[in-house]
Amino acid sequence: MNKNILALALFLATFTAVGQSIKKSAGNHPNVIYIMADDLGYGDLSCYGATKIHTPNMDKLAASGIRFTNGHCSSATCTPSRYALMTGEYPWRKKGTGILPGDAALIIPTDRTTLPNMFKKAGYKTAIVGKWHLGLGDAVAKDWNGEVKPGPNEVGFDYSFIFPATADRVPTVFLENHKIVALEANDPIAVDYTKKIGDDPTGKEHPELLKLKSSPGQGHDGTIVNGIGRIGYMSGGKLARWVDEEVSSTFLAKAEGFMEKNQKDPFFLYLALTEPHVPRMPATRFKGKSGLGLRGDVILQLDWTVGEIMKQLKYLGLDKNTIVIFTSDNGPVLDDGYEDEAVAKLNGHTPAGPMRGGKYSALEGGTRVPFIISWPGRIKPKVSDALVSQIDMLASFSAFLKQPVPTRDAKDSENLIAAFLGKSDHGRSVYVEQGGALAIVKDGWKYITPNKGAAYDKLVGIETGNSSEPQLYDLNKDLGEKHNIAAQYPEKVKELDDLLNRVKEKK
Ligand code: NG6
Ligand code: CA
Repeated sequence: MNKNILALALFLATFTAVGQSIKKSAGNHPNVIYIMADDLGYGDLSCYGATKIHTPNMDKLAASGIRFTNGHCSSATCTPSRYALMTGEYPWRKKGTGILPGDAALIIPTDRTTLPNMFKKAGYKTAIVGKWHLGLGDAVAKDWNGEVKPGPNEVGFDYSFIFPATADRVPTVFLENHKIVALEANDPIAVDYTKKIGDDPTGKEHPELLKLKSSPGQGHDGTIVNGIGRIGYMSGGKLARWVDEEVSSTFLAKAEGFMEKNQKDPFFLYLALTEPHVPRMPATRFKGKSGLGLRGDVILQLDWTVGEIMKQLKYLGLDKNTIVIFTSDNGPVLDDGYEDEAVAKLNGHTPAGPMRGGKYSALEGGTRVPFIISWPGRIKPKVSDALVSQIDMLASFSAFLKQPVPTRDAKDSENLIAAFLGKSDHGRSVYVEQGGALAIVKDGWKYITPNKGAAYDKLVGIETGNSSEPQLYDLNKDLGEKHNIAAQYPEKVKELDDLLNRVKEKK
């Protein structure tokens, strides 16, 4: 080897070694796993006070990190909350961010900063495994049989293994990086949300074929897949259709595979699990295990899954170098479309904990959800009352990773990294919650704007928080929102109403 080559070889060796040590240095670029449960309530975990159900893996996670008591999603339903997580913007600023059908077009802009593309810019390998529900392709009309895009890969994920919308909406298939998994060329898939297509029986015509009956008045009577009526209609793709009992273990396997493959690089994994959203149909070994019906059973499955993720981290030697965040996309619901005995077998369990409302609601039960962050060795275990939101992930991690975000992007996201890492107990002072109505919280005062909708949603059995009168609650004294004190504090109502208008006008 001549001298120059030797020098070059030495230089490269040192450079690579330094590169790797930077990559692996726990402080600068820890892995981040963001686990989003679907419709899990504040009171659904034993670490948040549940006594009728035991979630040992979640409890262990909470005991090893920060358990937030005032952690929020942006909205009381799925699509808008996930939109906020991805973009750092309040979803109600943009039309078309409500619950999407399974054939919707992508609603996340592809030319803006997103949570995953920010991580990617910082040198992370990024993946989503699980529920997407933010639309796919450029239009509703699309060919599901070729490359389905734009989608998660176009907004910042290097790898995606998803289902398009919800477990109760067609198409009931997985997509891996643009393509439907196990789709055969001679059995193309078509999807329609306006009329029946193909020869598959529907729940409406053939309720006798259902293993899980649809709740009266709640739809879910379209194409039957795996003995369950869905919202919408599909034809073809017989081999590609999922079996509900396998969805969770499929996501787990894909997540574990991604972690293993990328163990040498920093990675960001958005693991969007589907429990305890309807249809609740866990792996057979979990059925009947909780004593609370299928809803309790899928919560046990969720807890087990989180435990497996933690085991995989340990096995790969990444447990000390990985931040794990666990939360939920909206508050809880019992009867959300299927007769799965969630109400009958509740046994005194309180899914929303001490709060009023739940999914779909502007009351605290709508957006205040379990929120846990662990980073063993770096975060001291504690309980934090700081007001934090999923919408703040983008600004917080971009500050942490020193990836500036252009001012036009992520405009509602606040840098709360000190609170997220337990160095401060200060969170937001102002936050807007979205149920049917908008509500604004400032320093513990909560104002719910007057709204014409029904105060009680009879179908799902949830108080919506709607009232034609202004509502004001002092959350520090009245977390259960039992005493509307708007009439006593008109000036407070006005202050918060003005503040909300200013937030709305923010450019
Ligand atoms: C509702 C569905 C509900 C659920 C929800 C989406 C009816 C009557 N109800 O429209 O079953 O699918 O949409 O849930 O169709 S979310 O968690 O994805 O927002
Ligand atoms: Ca949800």
